[in-house]
Amino acid sequence: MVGIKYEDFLADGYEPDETELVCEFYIEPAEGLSMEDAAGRVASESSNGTWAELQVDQRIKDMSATAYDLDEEHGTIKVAYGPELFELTVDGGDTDPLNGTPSIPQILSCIAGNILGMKAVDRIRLMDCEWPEPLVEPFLGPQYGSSVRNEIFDAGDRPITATVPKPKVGLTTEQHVEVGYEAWTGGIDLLKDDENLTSQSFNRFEKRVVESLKARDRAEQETGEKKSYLINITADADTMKKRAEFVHEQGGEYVMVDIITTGWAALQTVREKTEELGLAIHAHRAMHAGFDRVPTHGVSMRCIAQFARIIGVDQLHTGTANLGKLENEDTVGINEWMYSDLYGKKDVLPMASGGLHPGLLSELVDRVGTNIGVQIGGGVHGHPGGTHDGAKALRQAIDAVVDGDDLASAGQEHEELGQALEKWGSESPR
Ligand code: CAP
Ligand code: MG
Repeated sequence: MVGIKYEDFLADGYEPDETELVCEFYIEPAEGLSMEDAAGRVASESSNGTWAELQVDQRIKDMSATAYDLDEEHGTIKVAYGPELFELTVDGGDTDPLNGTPSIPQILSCIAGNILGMKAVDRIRLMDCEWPEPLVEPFLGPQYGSSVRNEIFDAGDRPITATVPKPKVGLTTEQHVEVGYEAWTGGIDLLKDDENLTSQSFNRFEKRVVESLKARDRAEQETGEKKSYLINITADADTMKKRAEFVHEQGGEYVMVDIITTGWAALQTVREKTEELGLAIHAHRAMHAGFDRVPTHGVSMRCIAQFARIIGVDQLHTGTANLGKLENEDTVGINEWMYSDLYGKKDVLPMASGGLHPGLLSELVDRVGTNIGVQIGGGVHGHPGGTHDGAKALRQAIDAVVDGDDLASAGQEHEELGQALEKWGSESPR
């Protein structure tokens, strides 16, 4: 038997191997504790130690996480977690039928669990993760990723466009469908439910799906363009599975899931179902700011995007690079990670949204490029000419930016864009 205590979880100069999950944390040690004291406690509490010294088998001690690369100046540490700490099927191991794939919930119960509330740190934030292949490979990952732009749409090198009816909740099904038809025939690719619209009394889910997809079919005939609908199935996991099946039966191509409020386990369940049905997942991140807004505490949006991609969303809101109405964390860096190679898993299409209008699109594309989706609600439905003209203005702005034309001259050529620019200029709303 050997003893394990906090100091045993530290090894400066440690070099993790390719099977280990490496997490970078920002920490502020509590009064009277050094970076070493705090780092040892973080690695201990997030793997297999506790405050009291324990006598354990060497096998258990070998499983302990290791804190290293302590950077006092920047307040960061790294912690390496070996594969034994996670629910991986060991080669030739047991065949327990309930031994599933590794789950994001269980991984987070290690790396973003008790440690976020430890008294040993005044602040702690999970900043970034370096994922080992054995921990990523068992997950499905995205079914389409950014290829939706050309597999579902024929968008060429332009961003795909979406709009969400506003007011975000309150429209009857008939009013919602009418807004969708006006937006689709105005040139927008995707209608989107708002994050808190699911199946309220005035706009029930099933009727909205049936009537909206009928309107979509009419809009496709009228425009000759592919149109689709991000239908919010957010609910408990069983209901989401049934809603996804209904969307598929009705000929939809997407489901939308509020991934933070539904939770990672429910998202994994929905992802299994969408694999069976061939549906793309649009991930809304409402409530993410509860984890990532404070730069010194919680879980970064970068890590939230990593969990979402590993499970397998196809589109994910990642902000407007601070152009819109909401605080954003490193939209550009997060988008780059979402496009990066991850052991052959598909990428994820970033969705820029939140306080956008046509006058901001040139600057948006300068900041984040065109391999994105652009979602605009108020900036379409608040157009002086209403939804249809707002949709036309959005598409006119997108086409101008992709063609390298400046928006002002495009606004002279296209009346609807000109009206949007006259109303909102190129200012960011708050
Ligand atoms: C945007 C939106 C989206 C936010 C989400 C809203 O509407 O529908 O939910 O963009 O934020 O409800 O605010 P507007 P993020 O276009 O009218 O602003 O994309 O940062 O996750
Ligand atoms: Mg919304």
